[in-house]
Amino acid sequence: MTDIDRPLVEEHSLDRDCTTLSRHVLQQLQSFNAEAQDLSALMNRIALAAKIISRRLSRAGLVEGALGFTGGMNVQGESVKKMDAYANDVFISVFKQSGLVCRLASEEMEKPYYIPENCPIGRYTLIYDPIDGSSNVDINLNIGSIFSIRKQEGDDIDGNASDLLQNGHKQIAAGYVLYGPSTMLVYSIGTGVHSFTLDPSLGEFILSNENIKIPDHGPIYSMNEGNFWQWEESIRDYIRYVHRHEGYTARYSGALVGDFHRILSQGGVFIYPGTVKKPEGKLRLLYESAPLAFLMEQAGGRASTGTQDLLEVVPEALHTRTPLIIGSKEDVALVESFIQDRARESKEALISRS
Ligand code: AHM
Ligand code: MG
Repeated sequence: MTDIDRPLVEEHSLDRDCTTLSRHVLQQLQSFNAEAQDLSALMNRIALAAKIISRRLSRAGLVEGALGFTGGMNVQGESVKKMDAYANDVFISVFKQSGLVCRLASEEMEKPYYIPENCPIGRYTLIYDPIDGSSNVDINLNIGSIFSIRKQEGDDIDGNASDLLQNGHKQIAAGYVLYGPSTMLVYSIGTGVHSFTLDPSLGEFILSNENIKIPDHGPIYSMNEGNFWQWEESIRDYIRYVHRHEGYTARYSGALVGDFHRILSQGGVFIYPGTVKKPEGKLRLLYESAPLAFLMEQAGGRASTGTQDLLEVVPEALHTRTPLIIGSKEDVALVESFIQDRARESKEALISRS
């Protein structure tokens, strides 16, 4: 590098150091209008929640109330971890002060949580999974938070939030926070997918990767193969295929955000299909699958239930589950092809019997 080049390089790296999340949102929207300001403020609030959660996680073995279970059960009948409850409350208290959000809906709450003082002006709903992959908390492995923002439609007089029961294209922003060796926030507002890394010395999320694109094909398949006995034959066909072909490698952490992040970065496919015990799979549409599907499509990948584009699915209820196949275009299509083959075979068998 010559001395003449040096100031330019320094200027660029300084520029990078200064690209905070709220500034990035405004740059992406190329506007200072009310909606752009709202989105920037909303993302700023999510970043604050992420920093508070990250702070507690980083000292989890040392502070009270970070490890273990509360003793309670959530609406899905799952045991609630102390971090689930803590992180859920963090999002609520952070958004109480935002003025922008009238309602929050999460994995940990049976019904949406209303912030009446915000409702006259709060035009948005935050839907979130406060701690995703919480079985990893007690063993100090990666976990995440997933979020989605939708505009509130109508005045929701009945308090049933029925306007939330619409497809994933209604999301105006989505993303996740990955609590790993570093804390990352990955988001999209429909203008590509961008990642930020928390710089603890600044206490700020700083832009680390812009316009992330997933390869059309990748080597990784990510699924819980312990469920083999519970899967439909089509999913077993796919697994037999990857076991018998060179070029595939399995990775599964038990925390969707981490597994998704790896797929987004390196290509491949994450699959959580229906099982005997959970015919619709385990993952919830509104605050797990749909936000990640929004990101994946923005990154040039695909998300499917196996028979339908994930973003087209209209949930029946707040906590509806769907099977999830998400990742590189070609890898998602390969899994779908096994599902279609089996569906065709059973249709033909039915016709020949009649
Ligand atoms: P959670 O939000 O209650 O933690 O559950 C969701 C998690 C996902 O992060 C992960 O992909 C999946 O459950 C793992 O499930 P399993 O243990 O059945 O493989
Ligand atoms: Mg979850």
